[in-house]
Amino acid sequence: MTLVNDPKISPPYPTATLDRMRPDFVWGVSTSSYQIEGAAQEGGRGQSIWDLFCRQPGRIANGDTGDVACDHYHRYRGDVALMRELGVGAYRFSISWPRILPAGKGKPNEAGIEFYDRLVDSLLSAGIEPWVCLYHWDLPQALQEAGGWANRDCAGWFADHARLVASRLGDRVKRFATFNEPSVFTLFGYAFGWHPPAVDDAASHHAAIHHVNLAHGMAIDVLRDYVIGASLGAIHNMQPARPVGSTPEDRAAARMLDCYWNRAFADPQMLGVYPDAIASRMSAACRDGDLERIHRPVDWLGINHYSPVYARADSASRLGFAWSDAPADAKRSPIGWQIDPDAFRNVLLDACDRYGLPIYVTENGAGAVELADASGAVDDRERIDYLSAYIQALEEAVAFGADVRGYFVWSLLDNFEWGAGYSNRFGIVRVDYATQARTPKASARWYAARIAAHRAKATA
Ligand code: GCO
Repeated sequence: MTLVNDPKISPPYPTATLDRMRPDFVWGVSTSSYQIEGAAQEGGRGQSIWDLFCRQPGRIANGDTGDVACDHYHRYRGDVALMRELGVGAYRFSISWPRILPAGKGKPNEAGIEFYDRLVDSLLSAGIEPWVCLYHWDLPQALQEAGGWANRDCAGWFADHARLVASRLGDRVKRFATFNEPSVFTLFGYAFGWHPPAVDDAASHHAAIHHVNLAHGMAIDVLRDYVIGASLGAIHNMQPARPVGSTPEDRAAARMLDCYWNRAFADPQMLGVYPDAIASRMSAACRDGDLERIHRPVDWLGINHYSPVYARADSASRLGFAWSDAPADAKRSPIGWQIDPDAFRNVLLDACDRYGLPIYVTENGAGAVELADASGAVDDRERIDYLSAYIQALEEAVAFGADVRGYFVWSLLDNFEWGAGYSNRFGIVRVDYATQARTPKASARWYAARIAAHRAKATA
């Protein structure tokens, strides 16, 4: 079954109740290194591809960069205290590869490793489980200059990065994800030009897809070797790929988007095969034995989900589709993303059927261009409505048998939202970027209450 959303397969689902979730359901918050750490030129950190991309005129709204971001590098103790107040059980964050390996490989940067050491110890002291993602898009610039993901050697460099992290943090960190949303950073970086390296080249795009998959498999083997009791996964953005029109060409375009968006990584990593529609395009980069190196056993599937994605037919497209906006009548969030919790429920059910692994929702949340009052308070009721509807949809999926074991809100803090810079805010905690003051929004209080209510039922 593909993830193309077909309305007729959405029967009336029962309204689940809180007690359908497992007693040990994991409630968390998510962030990523480039989006919150700041200290971009501090503590021995090397440059990432995003440091340079942000400096290319016109790439980022308002010319924003991650140079300071939320200054989490200096303020992490206060942020951990915020998480403790929320009552979250887990914190998903990513390791800045250029912070621990400034040249991407070779000599480690001890100051960078010490930052993550302190962060992990602070989390454990607060009773919060660290979930570490090894790659959330900030490739060391030095490796990009050596070909980046279009170079097969990058898979080995990533495995060495994984080995350093595992050897230094693996005594305390057991939950590891290899990549965050590989379909997004490869499509946006090698086809659409929206992310670095901002090329549109078929050979580089398909080589990058394959080398990231290879890197995933190699890193899984390293983590298994170095981390006793490791619980490993990968984080995929999974969203129904829908045709914006109703022609057979539009539906064919949606199926191609489904391949590149939902299946080009999840299928080889968890099923050992590329989707038929793109397998021939991977042949130039794929060597004998590669699919076995990629298809390594993982313990869970991380799903990031926001809203359906849309395609339209475009005979000139090398991909077999053109990216399209949602239909004009779609219900939308304040930043224009479609709101469709039924789609989320169907994605969870489809992924459970297709991959047969425990699922953790590793990102879900709503962006807004929201203003605070004089005290910094934000009464973000639209975000509460979004989170409530999507957690309800998660419960419906569980009621129908989906093995969903956790939910992480994106995001703990307002942060650097890639091309949108700081203009879009996804945090349940507001950040005043001028003062770096943190102010929990109404949604933070709602989320804390939701977690407490579940825990009360689970222990009743
Ligand atoms: C993604 C990334 C996050 C984004 C968030 C809001 O899914 O694009 O994992 O870094 O900031 O999803 O777009």
